[in-house]
Amino acid sequence: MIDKRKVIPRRTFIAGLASSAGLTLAGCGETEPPTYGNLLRMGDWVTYKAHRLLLPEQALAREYDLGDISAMPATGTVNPGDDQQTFFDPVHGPEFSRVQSSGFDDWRITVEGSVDRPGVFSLQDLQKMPSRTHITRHTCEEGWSAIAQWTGVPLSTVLYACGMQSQARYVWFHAYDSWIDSIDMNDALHPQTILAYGMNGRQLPLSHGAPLRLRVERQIGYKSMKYLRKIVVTDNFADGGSSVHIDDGWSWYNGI
Ligand SMILES: Nc1nc2c(c(=O)[nH]1)N[C@H]1C(S)=C(S)[C@@H](COP(=O)(O)O)O[C@H]1N2
Ligand SMILES: [Mo]
Repeated sequence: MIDKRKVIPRRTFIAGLASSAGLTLAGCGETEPPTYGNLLRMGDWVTYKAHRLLLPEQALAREYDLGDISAMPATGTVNPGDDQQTFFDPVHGPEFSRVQSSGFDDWRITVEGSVDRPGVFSLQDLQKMPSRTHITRHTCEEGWSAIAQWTGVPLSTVLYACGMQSQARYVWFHAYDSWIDSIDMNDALHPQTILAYGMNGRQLPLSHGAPLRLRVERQIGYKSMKYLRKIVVTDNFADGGSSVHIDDGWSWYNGI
């Protein structure tokens, strides 16, 4: 026979789970994990906490040798200026075609939000900054992986150059297609997180995100956004909803 007193009504259980998560959060004082205020999204929170507990903040993703470089398919958008692409953006797609036709001479990226000195950078500006090159494995959520060499400027260098404010906790990226997504400060300041303009010793090809893409090596493939146009630093978390494919079941946090 079931002891009635031991049966916790489902609703009470859920409320308790949510509030104990809230308590843990309040107590830990570090970067707030994504809960979306939605129980179905608690899996993200568990992944986030487990990953942050298991890996030291600055642990490096494995780096490979030149001989390990493999073929890498281009996926998702392969040309943001092409209106037949799934993620074509009617405003920024044509703008991309325009800057592409100047050989990206007219291309600029803006850095704004919680920074003392909002910045506008050309490709040459970024290429003059100290660069980092590494060979890493890209893992796509669709089940393939590939090894490539990436060259670019550490995101931290650009953020500090713009006087990033100390309360800032997230960095948002806007692309020339309809992609917008964010990462937390641990990933943003990670030494392997770079704004990449080179791939396998050459200029970044169009299909892989030219002229500038993000490489965030401790996250799954879709966090490495291609075709960057704007970076926004903020102290508020928002999951980005459908713009970051939450509706398709893609979690905001996806450490690997
Ligand atoms: N702007 C933008 N960034 C993007 C995508 C995209 O479609 N648009 N696809 C993502 C996904 S799912 C993966 S796996 C990688 C693919 O990078 P690649 O085309 O260089 O292989 O880019 C990511 N960044
Ligand atoms: Mo992907």
